[in-house]
Amino acid sequence: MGIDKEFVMLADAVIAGKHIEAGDLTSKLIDESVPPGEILENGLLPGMDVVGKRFRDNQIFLPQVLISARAMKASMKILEPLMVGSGHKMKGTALLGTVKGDVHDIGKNIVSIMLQGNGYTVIDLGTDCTAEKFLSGAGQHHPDVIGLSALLTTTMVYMKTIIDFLRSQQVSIPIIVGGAPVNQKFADEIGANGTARNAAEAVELITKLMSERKEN
Ligand code: B1M
Repeated sequence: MGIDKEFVMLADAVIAGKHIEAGDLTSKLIDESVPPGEILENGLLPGMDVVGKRFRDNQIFLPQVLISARAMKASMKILEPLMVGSGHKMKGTALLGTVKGDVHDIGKNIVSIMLQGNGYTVIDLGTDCTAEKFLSGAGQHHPDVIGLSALLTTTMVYMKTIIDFLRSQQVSIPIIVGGAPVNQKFADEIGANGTARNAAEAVELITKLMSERKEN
């Protein structure tokens, strides 16, 4: 069977919420030496894209979205150790979290995996994170960058609260924001140091911000 057909089958497994099948197909693609990044880009993300569109158009409802998310996570669990790699010198530490009121974590987890795969240490605060939680994480782990994720138009506004709070507490390291509803204009308005549309861009942005900090 061709790889393209297997990508379609994986996307279909995510859409149908078949987590065992998604895991098995992922393992099969890995056995066939398909790079984990390609499995993500060509199988999992297109599947989740369809889920999002059907959810938006009221063709499916929350329970179906949840089982699709579970299928995506089953696959990500297999891909994660392969994408993260090990043994090389870490470039810096990123503190990540999804903001208060928001439980979407798939995108943030992909950003985390890509950062780790590119030599960063990631401290993941999880979801539904308050400004205080980011402050305490920053105090405890001394990150080089903080990353806020939000998927809802109702929760993205809390990013400004977090940034204002952290700045008022003398946290001066770069803070970046991301998630489907976030754009550059919004990032500028709330005083973020940047935004990224996807995980690969997030790695590029953080690398750029870190090199700028070293120069200063
Ligand atoms: Co939700 N949901 N959801 N949902 N959900 C969306 C976001 C929505 C767009 C669906 C829709 O209507 N089409 C819509 C938001 C509408 C809006 O605000 N404008 C929505 C809604 C309304 C809701 C609820 C309110 C539904 C309800 O209860 N009535 C509810 C809210 C719960 C809450 O958070 N309080 C809800 C719940 C859920 C589930 C729990 C069922 C589940 C989440 C499971 C989980 O994450 N563990 C879920 C899902 C899965 C989705 C969709 C279908 C998929 C999201 C996803 O994982 N995408 C989503 C529709 C969509 O986005 N197409 C939808 C795949 C992921 C890889 O992409 O997260 O965008 P994304 O991440 C990307 C980039 O955005 C970027 O890089 C990532 C990788 O490339 N990125 C960053 C993300 N974070 C970044 C941080 C960075 C940089 C880049 O720097 C720090």
